[in-house]
Amino acid sequence: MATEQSYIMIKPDGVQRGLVGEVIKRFEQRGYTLKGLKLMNVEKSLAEKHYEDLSARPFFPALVDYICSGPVVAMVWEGKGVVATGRKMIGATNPLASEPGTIRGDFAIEVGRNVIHGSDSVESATREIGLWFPEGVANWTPVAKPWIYE
Ligand code: FUP
Repeated sequence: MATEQSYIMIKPDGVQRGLVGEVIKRFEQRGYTLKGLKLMNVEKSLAEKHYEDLSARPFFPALVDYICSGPVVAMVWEGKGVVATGRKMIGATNPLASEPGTIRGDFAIEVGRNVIHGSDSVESATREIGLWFPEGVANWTPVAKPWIYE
């Protein structure tokens, strides 16, 4: 699998509950590389654009309000298989169905307060990174790379 990037976002509940360090720790410890990071309040138009595929769903207005209810931590993580592995680390959309050991399975109960977002495909990641990081991300290679990849 080629090196790829994923858009990972700690939602307002994750920030308010002090889970920022815990989430970053898990991605760092796995061996992924942090390429972009910012704490930001979200404009309604950005939340609507991010979730545009869900705009016809009944929960869409509440979802947009939730994402805009406090600051989020927007991140770009890079590494082999980070999109699919990131989704596994995050767990199922509904936290009650998330396995223990996943982020949602360890820290959430309700689908409308599920702590974190992760891109669901490489194509979605490209779109989401463009949306959340129009300024671009950091260009760097960690010195640990030869100790993570053969
Ligand atoms: P995910 O990719 O796991 O974030 O899941 P989806 O893209 O299907 O849903 C995006 C967000 O919509 C979820 F994180 C939470 C919210 N949602 C609800 O609030 N209710 C639902 O029934 C489904 C999703």
